Amino acid sequence: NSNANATVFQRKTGIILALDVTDEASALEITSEVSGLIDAVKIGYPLVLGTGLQIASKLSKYAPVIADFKVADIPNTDRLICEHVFKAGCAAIIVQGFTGPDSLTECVKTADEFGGKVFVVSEMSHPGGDHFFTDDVSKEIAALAKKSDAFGIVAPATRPERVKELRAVIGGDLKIISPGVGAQGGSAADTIKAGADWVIVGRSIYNAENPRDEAMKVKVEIEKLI
Ligand code: FNU
Repeated sequence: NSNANATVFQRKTGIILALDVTDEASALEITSEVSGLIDAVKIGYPLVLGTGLQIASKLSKYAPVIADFKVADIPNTDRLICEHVFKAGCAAIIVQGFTGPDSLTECVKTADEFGGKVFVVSEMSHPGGDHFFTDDVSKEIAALAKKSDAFGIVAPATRPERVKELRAVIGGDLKIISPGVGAQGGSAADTIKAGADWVIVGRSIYNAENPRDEAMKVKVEIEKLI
């Protein structure tokens, strides 16, 4: 999955903003406030259903955009979804891995055509996230992500010990992005120490009185570790 776009995801601060506000004005305001403190902005259904996919190109002026659609379909449908996402200016897409090798390969192949990246969810961060994503299953998904040439995996900041185990499965080639810092109780420093490349932070930044101060706190917390 190496391509001309390989330099898009540069780790400077180690922070990805999860932008789950639902209106364009807030989305652009918050992102411009924290720009320079984040390495990417992650958008998903809340913002895209609220504003439309064209928000991606507007946000990409501030930082590379990751589309968190947790794509989980047959290869043909996956390809159609990925094409829309990359044509809209996103730099990466988050997909589910439990769909199996053919679906995952189709996502990576389509992303490659656009110079884009694929992150595969290996285990989810919420309390119920290890119910079906058991230790063995999430390790198998992480291994499949590596085999499919994905750019990275999504692993839970709420369970740093799992981040560490999943890092051992994928080795050093794939990236790990970790949601669950702040509002879900995870620690940015512990997550980076466990082997994540980036922490994904949403509510604790975008709901803060001063999002820039909050992003700065996370930056300071992890800057000695990266
Ligand atoms: P915050 N997210 C998550 N856990 O939280 N994509 C996962 O396992 C996963 C995700 C997303 O809690 C979630 O949808 F695979 O407000 C939200 O956009 O900091 C963000 O990560 C966490 O937001």
